[in-house]
Amino acid sequence: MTATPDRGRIAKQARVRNLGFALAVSVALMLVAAACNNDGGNWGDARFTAEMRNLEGEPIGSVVMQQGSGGFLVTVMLEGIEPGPHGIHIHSVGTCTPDFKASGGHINVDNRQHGLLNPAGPDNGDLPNIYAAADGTVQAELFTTLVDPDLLMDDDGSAIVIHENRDDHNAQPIGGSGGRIACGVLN
Ligand SMILES: [Cu+2]
Repeated sequence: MTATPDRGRIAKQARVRNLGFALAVSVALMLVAAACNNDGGNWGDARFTAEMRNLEGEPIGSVVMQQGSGGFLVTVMLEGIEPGPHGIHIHSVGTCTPDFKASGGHINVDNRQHGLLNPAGPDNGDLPNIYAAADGTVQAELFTTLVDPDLLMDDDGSAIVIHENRDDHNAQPIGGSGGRIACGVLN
């Protein structure tokens, strides 16, 4: 005799499969709930944008900082940047006028040295370098755990500054990254 499953058995298998699916869905929902209730700390949905301008005052794109469960995703979209690597940091004062130096030094609440690769660093404003393509555009996503919304939006705010050269992530005070070529206030 061939083993043909009867209708009852097929229906039972279907019920078992549905139960498995339901369990998988509820486990997934619990994981989402756990991620949203990260008691470890600083989960939030803060979002800040800096409209970037060059030394001529022309708009050249934006930097968006979006908070996740463990830090800020930093999305950089620029044009008109000299091709190659450039340091980018979060400076401690939210102004770019009368010139970009008005944005002060890096956010640095614990008085640490500059540099993601510096044993005595990093400061809170440190970020990985960005790289401009041959056509002068930058499309980058960075991530930082070194700041929180209160630091970014303290009494005098903060600003994103892009530098002329590569940040070596070690030398003081700014990793040899040179002059300031673009600036935007975080809002
Ligand atoms: Cu800087």
